[in-house]
Amino acid sequence: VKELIEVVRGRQRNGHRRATARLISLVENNPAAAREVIGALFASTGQAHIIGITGPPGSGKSTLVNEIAKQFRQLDTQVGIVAVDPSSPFTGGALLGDRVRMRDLSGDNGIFIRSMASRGNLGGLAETTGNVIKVLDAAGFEVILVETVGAGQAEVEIASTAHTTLVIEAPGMGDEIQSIKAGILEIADILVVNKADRPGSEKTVKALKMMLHMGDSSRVNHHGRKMVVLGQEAPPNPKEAAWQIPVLETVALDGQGVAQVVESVRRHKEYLRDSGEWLVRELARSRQEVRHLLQARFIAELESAVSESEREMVIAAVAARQLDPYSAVARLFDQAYV
Ligand SMILES: Nc1nc2c(ncn2[C@@H]2O[C@H](COP(=O)(O)OP(=O)(O)OP(=O)(O)O)[C@@H](O)[C@H]2O)c(=O)[nH]1
Ligand SMILES: [Mg+2]
Repeated sequence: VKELIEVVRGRQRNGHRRATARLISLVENNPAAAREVIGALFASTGQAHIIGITGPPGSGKSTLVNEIAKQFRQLDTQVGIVAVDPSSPFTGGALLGDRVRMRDLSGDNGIFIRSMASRGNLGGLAETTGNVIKVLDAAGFEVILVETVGAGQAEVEIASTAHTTLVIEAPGMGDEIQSIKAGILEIADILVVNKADRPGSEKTVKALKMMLHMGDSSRVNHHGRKMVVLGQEAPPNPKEAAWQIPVLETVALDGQGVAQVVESVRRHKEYLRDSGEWLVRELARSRQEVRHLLQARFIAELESAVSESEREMVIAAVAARQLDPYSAVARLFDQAYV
């Protein structure tokens, strides 16, 4: 592991890719190794601009990610891509499909693509994805694009821990905007209506703009959430001018509008840096991460201290209404820590 980390951090040409791939496999598959790898790499992270791309299934996220990556490559930026696939019970072809769609980029050493299956990774998905991103960051990938389908809590969480979050919509999916239901619009820094070649694109753009205006302009992005500052004309800190969420149209199939998306992404990074929001988000992310690991650690400790049969007995008592859930937790907690 030490050798691999040296190669990855040293960023030499020889073996860099293979070492990166091996470290990623380690953090994905082996919790003990993950701890060692992240412990050794962490000081080298924090350089990358992490960009979340989320939105309803089939809105064109992968196609757009592909195009965005190509544009960054033209600027000679090293790009990492992490695709977190939806765990569909019907098709096993999601991974392959994404690889095929991203084929333009294979063979370019300035790009690294990793698909992650959310299946069998439940609960730990956010943690594992975060670790894969850290490996890519330490390996010198300057922009990391993280595609998630806006479906589950974990996926939304992953997208919201990015520095910049793009929410991708497509027109003609009924009159409703799908992400409203899923609640993923709230995390958007940039809105993209893809498939602008299809009818109804303008209508979708209008609907999105209207929704943005409903929240009014005295709104600042805070911890990835819109914060409405009531009764205040100007933002509290003049340096922290509110970010205006752009609504952009693209045709990812032929690259139309993608340059504007990349431009907005770069402007958003500047905004984050200039306003101090970058640090705010880093802090929010670190808080969330430490909290999650603490929770996992507490539960693991408890489960090793109290046998499964004992835990099941307490749970059965709750089901039989002999014990209320709060008392059950108190009892398990006491057994573990007293
Ligand atoms: N007409 C049109 N089709 C597009 C456009 N962008 C993507 N598509 C097509 O839409 C389909 C879905 O594209 P993907 O990029 O796989 O969408 P996705 O959001 O990544 O899908 P999931 O990862 O399965 O949620 C593919 O058949 C694409 O070729 C576009 O701008 N216009
Ligand atoms: Mg996709």
